[in-house]
Amino acid sequence: ESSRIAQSIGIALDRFIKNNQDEFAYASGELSQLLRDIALASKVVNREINKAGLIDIMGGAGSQNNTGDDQQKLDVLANIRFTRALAKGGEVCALISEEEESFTDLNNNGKYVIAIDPLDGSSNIDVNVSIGTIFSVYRRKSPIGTPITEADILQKGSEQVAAGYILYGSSTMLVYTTGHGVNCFTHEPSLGEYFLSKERLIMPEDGRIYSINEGSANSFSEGVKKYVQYCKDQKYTARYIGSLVADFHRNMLKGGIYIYPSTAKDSNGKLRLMYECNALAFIAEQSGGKATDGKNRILDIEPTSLHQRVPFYVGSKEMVEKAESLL
Ligand code: AHM
Ligand code: MG
Repeated sequence: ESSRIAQSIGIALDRFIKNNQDEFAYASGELSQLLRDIALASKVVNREINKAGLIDIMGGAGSQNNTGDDQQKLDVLANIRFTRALAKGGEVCALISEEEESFTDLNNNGKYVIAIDPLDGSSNIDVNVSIGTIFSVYRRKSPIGTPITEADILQKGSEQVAAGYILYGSSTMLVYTTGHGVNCFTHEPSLGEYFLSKERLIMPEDGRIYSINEGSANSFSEGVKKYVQYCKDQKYTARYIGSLVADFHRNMLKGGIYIYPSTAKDSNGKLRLMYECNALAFIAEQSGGKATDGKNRILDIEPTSLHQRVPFYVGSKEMVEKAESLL
């Protein structure tokens, strides 16, 4: 039965990676192994997310499970799962995570640096709404076997060798790029495997969906206010889940723009350059879309600290350009 399902579904992630080995930079097999490690950890996290609704019944964070261990919150748990998978794999020398103040030193012989938001939109967990994992992969700059340097850690988005996200939604999807277009995989739960669902995805050049938290409209700049008004005049559709991966993914498929601008509260917006914006900017560009801070290409921004924030305009090319023209 499982092989019958597998046949009718098509190419599994592992096979797809093998078939496209030449698209993984340096072709040493390590980068493709790294992607498999991420996929495996995401399946474990996916299983835990699916059980999250039962926590009210079985005991939540702060309470103890039946072996006496403290139950951990899902974002902390996801951080542990991804860190462990990447540490075991051995390909990663340093890990930057939303969940950690400083970077984590892993294998000094690893060639890659990873930036990850293990579980983004975690406030949505309690209300059964989609959440995501976002990751960026960089090649280290310093020689293998030497201690990690700042130049390894603070790399521009344009230096990513791969990036992707996992969307834990009505179905779970893994979307990634290695700089050769964007590929989407959907998780088949009974087989526990990701299958190719869209190859070389193209984002519509223009769209009619805008996604912005308008609750903060009073503190938007005049330019952002003008653009939001423009969207209304055009009778665009407003959609805002409040979960970056889910909002981005919908807009990439249907055509739309996601904006997290500067506000009175957050002068650089809320989103983080290193493990939220860069990965999505890479995927946006690889599918024909655009990502800027309102002026500059996200991927060209020189990072100065691990957790730095940046205003984020991402989505269909023409929509991002229209927004920029009004800023
Ligand atoms: P988080 O990293 O604390 O989960 O915050 C990031 C999330 C994004 O997923 C989402 O797009 C944004 O915060 C929503 O913020 P707001 O509630 O201010 O609109
Ligand atoms: Mg986040």
